[in-house]
Amino acid sequence: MRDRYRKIVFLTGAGISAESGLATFRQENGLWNNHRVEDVATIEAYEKNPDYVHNFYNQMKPELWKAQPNPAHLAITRLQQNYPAEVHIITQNIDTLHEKANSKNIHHIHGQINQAVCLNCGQIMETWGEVTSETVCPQCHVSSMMKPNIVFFGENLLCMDIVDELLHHADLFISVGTSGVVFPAAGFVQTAKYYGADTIEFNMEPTSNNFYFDKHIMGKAGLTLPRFVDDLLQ
Ligand code: BV8
Repeated sequence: MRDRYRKIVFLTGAGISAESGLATFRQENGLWNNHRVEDVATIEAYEKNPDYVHNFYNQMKPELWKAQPNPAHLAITRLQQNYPAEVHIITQNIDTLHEKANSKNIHHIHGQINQAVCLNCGQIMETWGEVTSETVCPQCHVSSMMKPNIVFFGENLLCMDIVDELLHHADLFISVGTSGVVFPAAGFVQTAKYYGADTIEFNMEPTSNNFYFDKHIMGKAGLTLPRFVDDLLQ
């Protein structure tokens, strides 16, 4: 580990939002235990039954709007504001807790729950309310073509041009609260390591990506990440 970094890249997953009260995906009471992932988070499911998928995400919105950032989100903001380096956040999360924590340089590779995209013209619109198959596109005025701007299984990720550049030039790659099972995000640590970054994993347990991390900091991110940022800011 170095005593000084120039470009720090975070990869966050559902675990960073757990202490804000949001369910993660693959633990006992995870989101997908109540729904088969094939039923809600695949492009086939959306094409087969768009309103079922719209409903799944519409129902999630009130809880997401209420959720507040926790000390883990706020620690990243504190690092961005006080450490003399570029600090970027690549997030798999569709919640807006990094934004609520006043972080910047946030890249939602799996999309965002507060956006919908028109499959007819590509227009992206903010959707804090419900989206249904009746929603009319504000750009091309076609209805029934608005899809949640969320990357389903079988769809390409967003922001990958920025992500590639970040992974090639990071000198510190920090993974927080992700199980490391969904690709290509789960492979980002390998790329960062290949290009020379130090790599640290913050989780409650060892993950399938164990091998690629130089350091593992176990525990709740709401406790471990603020401590880590305090040390960096010494
Ligand atoms: C793609 C949107 C090209 C919905 C999501 C075989 C091998 C390799 C890859 C594949 C394969 N077969 C198919 C693929 C590709 C597939 C994939 O990876 N499948 C996996 C399941 C094998 N990937 C794709 O399809 C991707 N696209 O590859 O494009 C392509 C194009 C055409 C055809 C084929 C391929 C698209 C992936 C995006 C899918 N969409 N979400 C939604 O979010 O509602 S993925 C979903 O999983 C979420 O985005 C989520 O963020 C992501 C990862 O989950 P995690 O965030 O890690 O959450 P999880 O619950 O798993 O873990 C939480 C962790 O936190 C745990 O480790 C826990 O211990 C920890 N934790 C909990 N509390 C705390 C904590 N840590 C610290 N503190 C705490 N307090």
